[in-house]
Amino acid sequence: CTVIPHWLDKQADLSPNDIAVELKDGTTITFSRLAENSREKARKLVAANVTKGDHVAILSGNSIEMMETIHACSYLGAVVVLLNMRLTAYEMKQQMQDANVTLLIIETEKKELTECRQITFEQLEDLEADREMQLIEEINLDKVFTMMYTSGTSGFPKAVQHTYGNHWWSATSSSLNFGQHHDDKWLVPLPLFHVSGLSTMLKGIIYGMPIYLLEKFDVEEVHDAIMHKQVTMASVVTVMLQRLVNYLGDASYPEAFRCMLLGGGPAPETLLQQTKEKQIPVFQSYGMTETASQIVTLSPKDALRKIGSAGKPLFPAQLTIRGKQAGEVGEILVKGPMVTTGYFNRPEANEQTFSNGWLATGDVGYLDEEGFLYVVDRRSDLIISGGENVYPSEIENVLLQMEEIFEAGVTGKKDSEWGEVPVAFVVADDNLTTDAMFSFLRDRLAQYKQPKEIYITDELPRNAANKLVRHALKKLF
Ligand code: S0N
Ligand code: AMP
Ligand code: MG
Ligand code: MG
Ligand code: MG
Repeated sequence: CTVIPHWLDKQADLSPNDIAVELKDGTTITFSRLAENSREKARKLVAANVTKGDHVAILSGNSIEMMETIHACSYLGAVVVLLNMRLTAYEMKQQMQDANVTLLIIETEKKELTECRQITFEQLEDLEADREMQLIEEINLDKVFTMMYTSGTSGFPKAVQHTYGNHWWSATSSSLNFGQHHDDKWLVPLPLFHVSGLSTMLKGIIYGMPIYLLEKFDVEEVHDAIMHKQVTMASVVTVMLQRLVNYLGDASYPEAFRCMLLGGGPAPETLLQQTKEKQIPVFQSYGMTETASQIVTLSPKDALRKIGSAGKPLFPAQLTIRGKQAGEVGEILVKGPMVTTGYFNRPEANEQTFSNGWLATGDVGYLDEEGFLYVVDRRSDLIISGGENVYPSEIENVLLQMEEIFEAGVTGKKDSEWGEVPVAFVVADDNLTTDAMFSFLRDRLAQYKQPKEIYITDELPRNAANKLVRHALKKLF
């Protein structure tokens, strides 16, 4: 195993008075302060009975407190389970149970979640810090630091485990591509509960670079940060970039703004053309929760020549198309030290997904003669709505929990705002109304997973083996 000094302590030593985080109201915190506060929170977590190896869930919007709490867990060797704020209480409970969570740390108390021991940030502050506790000083790169859920073909979300090493290599591989400029400041409008936001926060700590952290995405605030707050880099998903482009109008971003990292899903060519016209330095990327953020990135220098490509695998990641030559379409396999070591408690899924260190992404694409990746189709009917993943089988399973629903099929429909949204087809009892179905789903599925339309039909398209053919549903719109 490889051991390194705790990265936050290390940075606090190297750059004690440098700014680690800046907020829109002008609040800043230095690396030494961030480390101190995180260590203090770790000592308070001891009083909340958190010990090494515990699984601690965190449910919060982006904040310095959330960052400190995440690191507090690392000083105790506890694993952080990050919960998506958009989920229903029902979905959160399922995830916390599945992840063996023993404590939930939360921004504001949530009555619907009382099954799990809960503590708010404020209550944590009121606890007596344990001065005896020996906090962790060295990070073992093989140990799991964070877990976050990503849905799967089976219809139930799986927790992707990220080791410290996965995060370390994700940060360093990105740096080997972008380089580091002394004046870099990276804007984070993405949630810290997704690896998109989390990985950027960790880059800040590992590089000694300030991040400009937004509580949540807001087009005006992002625009303002790029125009007036000396932000040089920003990470966004497609829907955010589209809103920004519309907002920008005829203006242009300052010269110093050098990277708009676009990830989390496909981008329409018309949007990429618009960003070219406006000279926005978009770096398209391909990545997934399992790869701890981007694993393939396209530089602006190649952007026009390779429009539609996600770029080349970062150093030292590897990518291949299973059993195919250049130009041939097949399944994308990736390998590298930033790739997850596996899903938590899912031996079967791990068996299916990993082989000789290669992760089978389920995504479909090809490499051109120069080794540039083109993603042509997504894994297993995955729908991406505004950068959030929606798995048809997960929605179908919930619909089928209604006794009056006999069959259910879900597919994605193009949507001008979100890219794609889920739409459902059901075979149901005559007495069941779609209103009743929508209200059944309301408590069980996050808003973004709820079908925007539900159609009642006599039968669903099936193949000879009686298996649902989801893409054939698209013809039924
Ligand atoms: C796009 C966001 C910000 C939209 O949210 P917004 O506008 O703030 O909405 P709200 O005001 O909260 O709600 C208004 C209504 O809209 C519904 N809604 C919200 N989001 C969605 C959605 N995604 N799809 C459909 N509907 C949505 C609300 O429910 C509400 O409805 P009503 O009014 O009916 O109540 C937000 O969705 C967002 O933050 N999306 C991005 C999430 C994200 O980070 N995804 C990336 C995940 N992938 C990864 O982490 C791996 C790739 C990666 O690492 C990466 C990704 C991007 C960039 C860089 C990287 C990297 O490699 O570093
Ligand atoms: P998530 O784990 O939520 O980040 O989802 C990752 C999935 O988003 C990948 O498995 C792909 O299906 C999709 N995706 C990511 N980047 C791209 C891209 N550049 N083009 C098309 N799909 C993408
Ligand atoms: Mg909003
Ligand atoms: Mg996604
Ligand atoms: Mg049923």
